[in-house]
Amino acid sequence: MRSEPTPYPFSQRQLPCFIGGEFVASGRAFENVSPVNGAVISTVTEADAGEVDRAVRAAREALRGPWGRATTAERCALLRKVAERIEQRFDEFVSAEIADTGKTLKQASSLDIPRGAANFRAYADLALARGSECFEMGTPDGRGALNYSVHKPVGVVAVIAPWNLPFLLMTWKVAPALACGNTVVAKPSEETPSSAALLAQVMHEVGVPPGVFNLVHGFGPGSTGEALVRHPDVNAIAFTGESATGAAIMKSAADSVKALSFELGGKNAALIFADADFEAAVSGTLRSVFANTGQVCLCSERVYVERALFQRFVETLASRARALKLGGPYEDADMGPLISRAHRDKVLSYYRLARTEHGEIVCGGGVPEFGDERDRGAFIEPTIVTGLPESARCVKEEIFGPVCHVAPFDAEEQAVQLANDTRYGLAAAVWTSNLQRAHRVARQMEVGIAWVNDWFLRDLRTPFGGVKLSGIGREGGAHSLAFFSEPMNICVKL
Ligand code: NAD
Ligand code: 6OH
Repeated sequence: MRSEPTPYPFSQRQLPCFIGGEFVASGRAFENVSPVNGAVISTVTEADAGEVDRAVRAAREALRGPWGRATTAERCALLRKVAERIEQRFDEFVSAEIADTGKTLKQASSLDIPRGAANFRAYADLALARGSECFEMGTPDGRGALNYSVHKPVGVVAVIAPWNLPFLLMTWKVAPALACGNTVVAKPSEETPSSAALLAQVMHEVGVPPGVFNLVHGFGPGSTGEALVRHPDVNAIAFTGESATGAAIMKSAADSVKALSFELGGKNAALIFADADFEAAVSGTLRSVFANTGQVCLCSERVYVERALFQRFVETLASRARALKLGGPYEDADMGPLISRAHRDKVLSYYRLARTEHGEIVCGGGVPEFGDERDRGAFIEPTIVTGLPESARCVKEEIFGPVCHVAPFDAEEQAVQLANDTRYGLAAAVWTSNLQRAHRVARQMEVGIAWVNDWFLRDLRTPFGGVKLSGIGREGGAHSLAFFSEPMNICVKL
């Protein structure tokens, strides 16, 4: 199918791709459906292998143009304009993110969209402040030599993002990739194309040269995503998503030996010691289990509580969970729906499994009934389970919903052992008022990120990523700049 240019501006109800500075639509399209009530939000162009190829070629071409010759300061000035323009169009970004995900207005306007703008500013600052290495060396003739490194772009970068924090996670990779002088072909999740479509408009409006940022919509296997990660002229892939998808992408990328940065799944533990500030531990854990309807890779799905506190903690957490108000994004609710009916079926299968595995459902376990159009959405109850053996699938597998298993522990060493007994290794939360223990326990967590007495508190300069099945490499601060650059050494004989 030939793709046709779409005049700009266009309605958010028909989303084209953005290739070589042009908005293009083809006959292949899919429907984007609201998880709040099942209504069709928009029709989205699905890029086929030919369109992905055009996007990659446009990105390669752009490296040879003005973008390739721009200084870091010029690139970073443009990224700051991107941030400003996102802020000028803030309400549209919030509406787009909410329409696709059903997440609360409170969260989209305090986390998702501000972090998108902040990502561009942070990497503009970081790239500009980056220095390079220099080593003086002796030579037999006594005149010496000077080694210094320069940072070059890696080339054409594929950015593949998931649906849970769509704008935050896409910009988390696009911003450093561009700051380092690369060009990008980005593919948002098929569930959440809308904020990425606005980002393409912003790139166009602030004058990012054609081909520097390209956007292709579509699915993963057998579709846009697979065509992109297989493309021989893509140099690097920055991917966030499920561990199994990461494995599939790794295979696809192997033939052309692409650089990979993977932020994958988690089965994160929270450890609550009896000496913790009780109120802070309960409210922090409520947030770490149920934020974004449990759809944050960092969410705690396994909560271990020191036995002296166990009963009281479970009862208090459950009473708070029961009080969470479910509803649509504009209803001042605490929790929105899951991303889709299909994902709800998956999460509900774990709720059923928890019962078969002889767990006790302390609260939730089902689907709420509203008696209105929301019954056609993907809402689900916040759920707390106790009593499962550690070998249970509900304790081992990532569920990615508003659910946790809470189990008691008797000693610090046992808590550490339980937390680490998983194939994942993304994040952990440790709640204690004992500073020595806080550091000792946090240090032993086999994860990339541990929080003490908090959760999801982010400084964008810090390393971010996971070990084991949770990922490859680190992003954040200097780590992102390192992944998105090729250091080159120049040795000058004096
Ligand atoms: P997903 O893996 O299903 O999809 C992510 C993206 O990959 C989508 O854009 C999808 O279209 C694409 N994709 C799927 N198969 C592909 C293939 N074979 N080739 C190329 N692209 C392909 O993940 P999701 O369901 O969108 O997101 C939820 C998952 O993401 C959870 O497992 C969660 O833990 C993880 N996640 C991890 C982090 C982190 O920082 N570690 C952050 C957010 C989400
Ligand atoms: C996963 O769902 C959340 C990831 C968060 C980040 O990557 C971040 O930079 O805060």
